[in-house]
Amino acid sequence: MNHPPLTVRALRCRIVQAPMKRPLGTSVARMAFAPFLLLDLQTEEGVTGRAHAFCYMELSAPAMRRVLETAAELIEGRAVDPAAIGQVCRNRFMLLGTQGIVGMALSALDVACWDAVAQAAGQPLARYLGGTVTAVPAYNSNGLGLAHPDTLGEEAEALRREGFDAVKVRLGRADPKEDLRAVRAVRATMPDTSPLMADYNQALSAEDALQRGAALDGEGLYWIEEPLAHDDFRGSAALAAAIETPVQIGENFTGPDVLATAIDCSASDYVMPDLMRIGGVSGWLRASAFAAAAGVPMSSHLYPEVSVHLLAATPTAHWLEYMDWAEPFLTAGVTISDGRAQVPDRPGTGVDWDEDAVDRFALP
Ligand code: SMN
Ligand code: MG
Repeated sequence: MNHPPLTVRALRCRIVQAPMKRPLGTSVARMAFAPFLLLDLQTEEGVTGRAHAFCYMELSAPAMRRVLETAAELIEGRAVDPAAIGQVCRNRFMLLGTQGIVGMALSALDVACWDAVAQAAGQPLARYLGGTVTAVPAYNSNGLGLAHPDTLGEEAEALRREGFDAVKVRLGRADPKEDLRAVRAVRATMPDTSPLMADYNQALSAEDALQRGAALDGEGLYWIEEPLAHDDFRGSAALAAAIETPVQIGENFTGPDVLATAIDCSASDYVMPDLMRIGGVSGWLRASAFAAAAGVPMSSHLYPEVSVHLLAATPTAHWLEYMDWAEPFLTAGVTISDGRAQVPDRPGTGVDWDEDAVDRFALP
């Protein structure tokens, strides 16, 4: 692909950590703060490409910054060409491995490159990728953690009042009856036609998943997400074949080839790659081509601000996961109305920092 000519001048990394409006308890961890790495790719032409990468744990942020400092040495003075820059950086980190923290840092760099070239072309990223400036179905993924089931109905109603039809509840309590109570508490507050997603965060054994999955059939769940270890494609395929509720996986795919393998194994009914694990915009585009060829519905994981553009250019686009975690330090969040997220009609991704907030939430 030919991009408008831009030259990398420098990379600037900052780390912020803002409190979550609704702390989230999952089967893995409880999170009350969201650490992010903020990347500015500055060009000689004056355009700045931006990316924000969720770090999961505070400790990964300085490591990701180190990766990007090393990448900067390789790419300063080069053309802002996401494919070429990705190749150079992956070669440099080949011996260490380009997944995990390295992969997340390089994905952020890829996103910043695409933001820069789309800005230089004067087009929203969605349109630059061949999609349209449209609105995509979104579910409110904030909240509904592993709290007491009695508190969840009210929370679901509050989340839907933010402009959404669909929400996602976390599961994976030790007692499956408590999970069932949680699902019913939320479901009872929603019209039958409103999608309710459920996420186990890899909590179950294969045997447990077959039992719990079958017990949840008939409870009106739109999908069950990551019931098993993220890379147990065989177990996941057996589960997906055995139960009626669709199985969703993908936030832990560490590149488009992993998604292709999962689809090859019929590991799930749906896929939902994460922008920073799949390889940024470049990885997403390759992944979406695989999903399109197989006819598998593809949703996004986190990063609604960027993912809204990608889904608008994805042939089998399904659901946008809406999270508000980055909004404290962005100049604008995603616009939601009638259960849909609007692609912003601004050049690039439209992601920009609220500098006062960045100062306020800065970590060293
Ligand atoms: C999730 C994502 C990121 C951090 C914690 C939990 C969850 C989701 O799996 O899909 O929203
Ligand atoms: Mg998940």
